[in-house]
Amino acid sequence: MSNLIAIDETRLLNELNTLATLTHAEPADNGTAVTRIVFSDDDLRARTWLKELAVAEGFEIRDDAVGNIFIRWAGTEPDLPAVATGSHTDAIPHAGMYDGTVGVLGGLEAMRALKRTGLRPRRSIELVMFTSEEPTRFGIGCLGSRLMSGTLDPARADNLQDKDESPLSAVRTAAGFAGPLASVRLPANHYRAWIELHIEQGPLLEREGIPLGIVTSIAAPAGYRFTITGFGGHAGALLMPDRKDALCAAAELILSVEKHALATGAIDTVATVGTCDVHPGAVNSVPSRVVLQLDIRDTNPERREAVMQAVRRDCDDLRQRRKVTIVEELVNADAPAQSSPHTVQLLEAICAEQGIACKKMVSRAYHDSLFMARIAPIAMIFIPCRNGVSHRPDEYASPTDIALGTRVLAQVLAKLTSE
Ligand code: HGY
Ligand code: MN
Ligand code: MN
Repeated sequence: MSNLIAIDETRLLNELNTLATLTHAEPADNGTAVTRIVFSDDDLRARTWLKELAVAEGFEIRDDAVGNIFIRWAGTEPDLPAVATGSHTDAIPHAGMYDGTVGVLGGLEAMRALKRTGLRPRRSIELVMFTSEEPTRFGIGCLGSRLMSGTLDPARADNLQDKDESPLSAVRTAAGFAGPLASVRLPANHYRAWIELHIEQGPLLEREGIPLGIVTSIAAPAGYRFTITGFGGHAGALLMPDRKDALCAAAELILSVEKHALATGAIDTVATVGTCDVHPGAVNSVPSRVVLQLDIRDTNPERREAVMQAVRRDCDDLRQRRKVTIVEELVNADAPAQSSPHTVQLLEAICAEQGIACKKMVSRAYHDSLFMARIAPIAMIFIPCRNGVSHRPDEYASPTDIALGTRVLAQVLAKLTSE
């Protein structure tokens, strides 16, 4: 690995640690807890801080109407489709400090390292920090890259509401992003190639002692909201035979999701009911309404849909037996993405030249790359994360792995910019 492009590992790690301080997460006793919800004060401070780093390096910066940040190092042939990299810095509540941030700050350091070599890039190299990769605030993930790739209708996006019923249109305008969302859309082939560096968020690389993953495909995520309505009442006076308990019905629905996901027998089918909002939420009141959010993913969208059909059959049974109403609302149902063979081969060649053990693999987590695949040839570089843990304060990637991933990213950017 001696002639891999050198990076400033100390600076990169310091910047990751600085970014991790831009949070209001309660301190954790098992790692660095980070919460950074899109357009929160922490998110806005992170954006300002990132732009300052970019301007200090002499790179051009711009925001689009939903707040995606573009940090560009102009090439000698600036009209050619650029080469791009990046990720996200927003974080779900009480998460870790490496999800997304390694791709943003690693991408910035890769560009700085290339600049330090005296490289004059032929194609511009662009670093993107996406708005709202996490679904936390507006219920759907990858807002910025969906709008960029035309996979989310701008009007629907602007009408998405957070838990305070504030629409995206108002929230983004208050954050200083007021242009028409339709202007976020980028044309197909806007980029020559898109590469995202990210922690694996799974255990395979660490388990197999391999320092670098090359993502060949990204599983297809889908999101649904189920509203179950029963008949509430006094926990003491409402007798059991007279009840239409929405939470008991929800409990059966949650178990139905688990049962049918397991029943496919495919390891790539995963389903999670991650939120359960109970109304009125009082210990001595029979729940009258429950809202569940379902996250279901598979490398095979047909198999994912078959699970949903089985769950729907169970919902029909629940409606009859428990005399509740169940309304299903589709949030998103996305196709999987394939990496570009050319970009995968470039990464494999770099690893072979440098004697780096690597593994081609599926990403079960989704990423903005899932949507960038619609407007550019993509690939992702994975680095190991300890015990495969992510979306938790004890999420951890080692300095060695972060540095190696960043160096390989710099190497592939150097190759792509000259193509
Ligand atoms: O949920 C995901 O796969 C991503 O981390 N937002
Ligand atoms: Mn995440
Ligand atoms: Mn991520």
